[in-house]
Amino acid sequence: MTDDEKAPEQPPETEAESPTGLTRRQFFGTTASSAVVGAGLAAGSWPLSSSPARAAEGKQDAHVAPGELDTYYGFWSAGQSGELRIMGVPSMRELLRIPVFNWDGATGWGITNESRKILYEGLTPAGKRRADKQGGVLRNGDTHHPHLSLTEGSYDGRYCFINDKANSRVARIRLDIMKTDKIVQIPNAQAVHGVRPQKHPKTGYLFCNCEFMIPQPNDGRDMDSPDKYQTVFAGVDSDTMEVKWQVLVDGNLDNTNCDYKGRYAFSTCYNSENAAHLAGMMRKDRDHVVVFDIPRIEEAVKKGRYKTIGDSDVPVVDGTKGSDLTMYIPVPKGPHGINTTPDGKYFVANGKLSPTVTVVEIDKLDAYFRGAMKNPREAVVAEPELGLGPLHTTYDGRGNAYTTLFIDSRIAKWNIQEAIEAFQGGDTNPIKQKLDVHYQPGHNNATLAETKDADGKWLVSLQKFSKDRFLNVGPLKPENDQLIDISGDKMRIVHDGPTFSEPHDCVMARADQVNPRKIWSRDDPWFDDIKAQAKADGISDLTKANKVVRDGNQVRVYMTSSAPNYHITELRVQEGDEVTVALTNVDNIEDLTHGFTLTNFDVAMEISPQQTSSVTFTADEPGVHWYYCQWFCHALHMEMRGRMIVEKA
Ligand code: CUK
Ligand code: CUA
Repeated sequence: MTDDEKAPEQPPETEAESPTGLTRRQFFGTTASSAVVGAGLAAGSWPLSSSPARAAEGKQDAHVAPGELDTYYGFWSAGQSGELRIMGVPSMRELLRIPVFNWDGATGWGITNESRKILYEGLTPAGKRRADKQGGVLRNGDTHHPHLSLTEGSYDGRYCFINDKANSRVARIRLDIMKTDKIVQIPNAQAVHGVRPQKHPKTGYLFCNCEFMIPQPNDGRDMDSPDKYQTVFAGVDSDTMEVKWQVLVDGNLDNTNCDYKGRYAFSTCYNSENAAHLAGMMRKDRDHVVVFDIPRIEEAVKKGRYKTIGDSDVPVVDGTKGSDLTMYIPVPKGPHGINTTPDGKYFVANGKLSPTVTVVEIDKLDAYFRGAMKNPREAVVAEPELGLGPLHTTYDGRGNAYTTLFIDSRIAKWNIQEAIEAFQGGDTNPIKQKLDVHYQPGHNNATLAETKDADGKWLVSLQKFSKDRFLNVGPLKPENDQLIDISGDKMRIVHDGPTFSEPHDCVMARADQVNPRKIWSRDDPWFDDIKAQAKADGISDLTKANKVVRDGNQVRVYMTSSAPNYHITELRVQEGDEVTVALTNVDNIEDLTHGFTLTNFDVAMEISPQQTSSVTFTADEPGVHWYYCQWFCHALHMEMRGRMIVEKA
């Protein structure tokens, strides 16, 4: 039987005309409200939501009228752009971009002293050497996996974490101010891919998968012996963003997840062959999931059962096959995503090169670690065949799972309990529906599905290809993020959203779970460094200071601004001075952001209400240099500027 035969009958999902005489795209485009959707369906013979014989589609209204607010915050990675994006759901409106591993001219990320410290201080010695060669920063990042901090399995609104595959880093974003505040580069690693915050009792650890295997240490040894390459699983303390320990494993590490009890983390491996080339990585029919026993790893570190590698002092324990710290569960072939069910009972590893997903019962893992289970496959409770290229699975909190099928360009909805029954020999077909998506989905995620509060309202499917779905913008096309109503028995696509390269993954939290400040607090630790410097210069309150301090050839300018004025408009320095400008926005009106751009100096920064930002540069060109406010803040915004006069040495 083909997968199509197994799937229940579906409504037409191609661009063909529907009985209403509209193409599907036009149809959804003209039926923004649920009332019209109902009427439109009733007008034709398209499989009807009102037909008693058929499962009903959800009827949620995705339209968020002008002036109305979304009900969910979405946190979208931005792939090769290196940033994090905040979206409103269900409107799919992009609300904010948060620079993380990238350089950003709007906010001055990579330019201000505050951001440069964050971008630099967590680098490994090798990372610092590279940054030093190029002005103190690494310039690009590749974000894949944004995840929010949790307390007892629910979002707690503190942090978002995100990986950088390109330069092997992970970052923490403070959700109260929506700024990146810590970045750490993982030693002994290349390509940090899967990351996942501990769910219980609270985050806790941030678990990090280092994807590529390398010689350990990577100092010139073993270069031509890929069979000796190894990689590590890392536990990062999310409070300090320090790497606490690493676990050496067999095979590579792709995606990771954890349980709701604080004991296990688990990661997929697609290269159990230790191959350095594609054909070799595909050789075996089974790769594995490796399960990490976190308390035992901590115990091993405590007891000194570890080594260190190269110039890193991070304790590294041995979790290769035969270790009592890990368990290797064989799963078919090249597994990719790994997703814990919201009830905490199972995780699902997605087959990618196998049409199956593997369901593992988490409570059964205890038996293995107790020594009561010999064959790790005994923890597998289902392995349904869903279609071609299963990559990631998400959940509705009602017992159903939704798996992206990359090659089929579909999402399969299936019932977990029925899949378990079928695995035990029952004749139930767990597949409830397959829905065409456009095209080639990677991750999907449903609202709150990574928490125990999964509410089964909306599903976002992130497509890698948009092809013909939008106006052609040339060879580089947007991705296509589709919003799907999963509140009914049947999935229904309600929105196509183009996105710039390349959101791999997103998570959604209820609006009330995220509570950012409206303006900065002057007590924010963000200002600690500049406050300390100001204090040394005799300034106790930056909101009152307009003062120039000379210290040898260092000049520190403390300045305030309020619309539409800088309170220093003429700044005299000598050629060759190292100038630091610390600018405080004393406006305390919501949304009244100013900025500081020094023309022809490649200097720009944001100062939002009650924020201080600082930047340091060399006044190396004599002459008149205008600085201006680059955020339109007032009717006299164009006039909000001043002169830096650099006198010839
Ligand atoms: S990976 Cu991109 S589609 Cu980096 Cu999460 Cu699966
Ligand atoms: Cu201040 Cu524009």
